[in-house]
Amino acid sequence: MPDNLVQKLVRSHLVSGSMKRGEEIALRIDQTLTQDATGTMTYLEFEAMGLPSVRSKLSVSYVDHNILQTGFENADDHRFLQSAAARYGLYFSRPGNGICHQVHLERFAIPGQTLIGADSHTVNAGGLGMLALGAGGLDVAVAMAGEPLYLQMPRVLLVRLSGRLQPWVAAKDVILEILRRLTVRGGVGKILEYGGEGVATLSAMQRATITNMGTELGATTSIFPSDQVTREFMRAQGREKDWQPLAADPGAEYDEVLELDLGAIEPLVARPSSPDNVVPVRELAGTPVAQVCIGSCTNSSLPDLMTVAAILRGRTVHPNVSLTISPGTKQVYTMIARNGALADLIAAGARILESACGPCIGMGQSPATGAASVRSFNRNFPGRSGTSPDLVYLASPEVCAMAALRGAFADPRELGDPPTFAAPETMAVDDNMIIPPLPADAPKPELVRGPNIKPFPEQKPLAKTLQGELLLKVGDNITTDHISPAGSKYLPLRSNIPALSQHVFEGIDPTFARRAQAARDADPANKGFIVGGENYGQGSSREHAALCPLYLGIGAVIAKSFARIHIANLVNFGLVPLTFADPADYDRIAQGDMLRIDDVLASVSAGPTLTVQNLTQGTAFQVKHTLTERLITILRMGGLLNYVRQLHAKENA
Ligand code: MIC
Ligand code: SF4
Repeated sequence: MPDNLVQKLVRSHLVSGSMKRGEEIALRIDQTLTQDATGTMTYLEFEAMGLPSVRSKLSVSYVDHNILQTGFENADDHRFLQSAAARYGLYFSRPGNGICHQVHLERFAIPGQTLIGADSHTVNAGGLGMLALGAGGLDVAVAMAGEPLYLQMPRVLLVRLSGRLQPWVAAKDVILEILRRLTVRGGVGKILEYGGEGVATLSAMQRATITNMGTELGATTSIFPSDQVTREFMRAQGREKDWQPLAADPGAEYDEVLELDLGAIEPLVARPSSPDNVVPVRELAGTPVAQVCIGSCTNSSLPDLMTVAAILRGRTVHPNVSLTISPGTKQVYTMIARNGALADLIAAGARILESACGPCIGMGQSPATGAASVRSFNRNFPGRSGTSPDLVYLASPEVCAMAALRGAFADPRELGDPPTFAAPETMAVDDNMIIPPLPADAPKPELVRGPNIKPFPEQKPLAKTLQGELLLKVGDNITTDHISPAGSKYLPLRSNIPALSQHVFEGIDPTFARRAQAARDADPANKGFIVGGENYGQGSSREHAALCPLYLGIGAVIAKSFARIHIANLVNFGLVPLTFADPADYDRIAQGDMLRIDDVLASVSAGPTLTVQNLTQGTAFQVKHTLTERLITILRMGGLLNYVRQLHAKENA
């Protein structure tokens, strides 16, 4: 049987299970990555597993998110991360070296290998032919311990590309067009495999922009073949020896096919406040813009910034606009400094930030009240910019640069001939900001812990009965930014769950944390419930969106459907994820109702359906679960950490 590309990578990494869609498979993981907002927790979890060092082929710890040192917390976390990398045998990418996904693409990604990262945009490396997935920190810690990653075999959607992009149309427009067609739920349970003759017309960085935002479709991951374009990219990085060709077998089959003519795509914009709210930029022409931010793991590469510099050269940013630029990596930053493009950007009035996530995660540059902000980023979820309400639009670097000049949306095609940029044959490779692992026989340094780094909540075995109040009922497409907000105020608390928990759902209901805690303290046996709509938990991989509710005494979440990483995080921390058997029951229950599930473990083990009693209304309704036997055992033991600890205890006995 001919294999498609996804099947090839899965087959070569399959530890158990069969490649039938929907079935649980276990994949061997070659590489892992973490960043600083998720990493501290990940290494605390790894420490709790009691292993002397990582067992993966390669693991990297990046520092790129928590880069504002407004207090000691972030700086302490960075010190902890550096000590953990040294102790456990990881590469450590120092602050200033760049955004994890971009640095990983440049320096570590290898076609044909698997990667999991404690960040949802780890899928960026799919642009180079890796099977790369975002996951919760605990899943990454488990992969560092040499255990496989479990997931349901996704459906494979072939995106067949034909034609080539027209002038001024960018890779960002390709993925915005797919988001327009499929929506933020359209990729759930799927891997997008790109194929067709259009693939060869796209550079490696363009491919990465496209796979990066596959996350916004809810997709498990996205992947491009590895071809001569990939080889050129790796050669320029001095890593051609790691290249290998990879493509689907002729005649391979797919679960679905989406035809996409690159030549028919035009410059697009995602309007506030969802990445799938997409329209052509010409429909917004004239709408005033007050802020433009260029950067992020989606669009901060050398070609992106060279294009922006060419558009701005000899011109001045509009008086009503604040323009910021964050080069994705030190390599990019160095190269634009040497070739003069940085001078063009500065001369035009751009505010140059460090190579990091920056405004993308609300680390500074929150826009003014009521001001439209256009960003080359991947997410415009409400309030993520740090201003609430906010008006964030997503667009290509070309559309962003145009808006910065005009002070309003405008179609970049008005500028005539587009700038041309020939990718250099060699990039400015210098790994001086990456600290390699210590030699195996070197003494192991101690972990350096600051006072803000608190142990994570105790994980108790699942209670026999789940009973408690429905503490919050929310609607569709709730993001992890809603559940556990990011931004400069909250990120320093990522390693302090009791403190971070006080902000859960703050933007939706500022009383939630207080109410949940009061219910928990009134009766510790009590387990609160949260009810959500479709696609609950979309967006980031942050496990804090499960850990904090756990700390507040939540025992179960009932939703119409869940996002992949979030449902895994809930189980990892012993919270029971359930879906409505009849979605109409969502409308029948009310916040404040007392709910009860008897004999939870026996009920989930008995079959896919269980009964929830609504004690307040004197009614009952059915809910479903998709828990495998392994996941039920994890729940029984109070989470994945307890489960893995026991595995290793047996191994060491
Ligand atoms: C994001 O883009 O939301 C983040 C911040 O990178 C997150 C990770 C986090 O919350 O730390 C992600 O995408 O997983
Ligand atoms: Fe950083 Fe933004 Fe990318 Fe998340 S999406 S990794 S915050 S640049």
